Amino acid sequence: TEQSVLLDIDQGIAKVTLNRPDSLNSFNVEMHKQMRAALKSIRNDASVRVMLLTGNGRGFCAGQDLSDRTVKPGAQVPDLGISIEQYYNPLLQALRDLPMPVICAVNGVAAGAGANIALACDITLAARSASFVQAFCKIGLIPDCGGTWTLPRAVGMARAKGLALLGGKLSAEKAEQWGMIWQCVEDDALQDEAMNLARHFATQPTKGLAMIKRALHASANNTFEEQALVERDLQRLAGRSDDFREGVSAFTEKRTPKFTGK
Ligand code: T3D
Repeated sequence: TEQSVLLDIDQGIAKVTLNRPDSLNSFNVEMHKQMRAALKSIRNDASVRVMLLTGNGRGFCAGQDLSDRTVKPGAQVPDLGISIEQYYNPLLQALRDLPMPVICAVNGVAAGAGANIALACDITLAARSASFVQAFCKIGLIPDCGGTWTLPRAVGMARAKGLALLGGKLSAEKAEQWGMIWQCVEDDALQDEAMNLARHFATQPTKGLAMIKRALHASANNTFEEQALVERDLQRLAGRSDDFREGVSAFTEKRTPKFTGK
């Protein structure tokens, strides 16, 4: 079978490359299966301290492969609820739950599910020529992969509605201005910048970073008072990590910390 997802683990960095460039890395079932396997390997490999997601070719990801969605006259309509439940939702959940930072390097257009996968990552960089398209409305669908949750929280309801109901292209630059992504970078600098960030994260207190992720995610459904309790509980755990001890020692001894991620 073709390798629709490439996984390269080296020096604590797990690089995942979507690899169906002829269809702008759109998702079919085989790609979902390979993506799931890659995420599982990453989760089970104690040496991995950061994940970097990007796409091969001129696009990042065009969402669902629509060539698998043509319905011949008389044939049964595919149940998209099953597709979401079996493939897209578990993918998004796995990315969010990964106990390490997930960097996304959006190398080109990110459309449909592809756009919302990019927005679900922890630190999203995009090449200046890349763009984000909530393409769903143009084919009668609704944004999935958490888009109806992520978008209004990231950019506010007015912009979320404009993007989701009109389905226009949003440039990487505007996505940065709107707070949808972390940073827009020059095209030829994207992969280097993303890899530099990954190298940085690979030396950081991974356990602590994972708990920061968890706390920020939890905040979406909490009051201030509830969130204060989440912070208490996670800080208790963070305070027991090797890296906290190392961080304090290094600070006191005025040297660079050597974090193990534990
Ligand atoms: O179904 C379920 O399971 C429910 C879940 C749904 C999740 C979803 O993601 S639904 C949304 C699906 N995606 C889209 O609707 C986006 C469709 N693509 C586009 O609108 C455009 O291709 C882009 C805006 C992304 C890029 O436009 P452009 O002009 O830069 O490129 P292009 O010429 O349209 O595409 C290049 C090739 O990729 C082309 O193939 P060809 O003509 O060279 O043989 C095109 O058909 C192919 N391609 C692009 N997107 C898809 C695709 N092939 C299959 N599926 C695609 N989604």
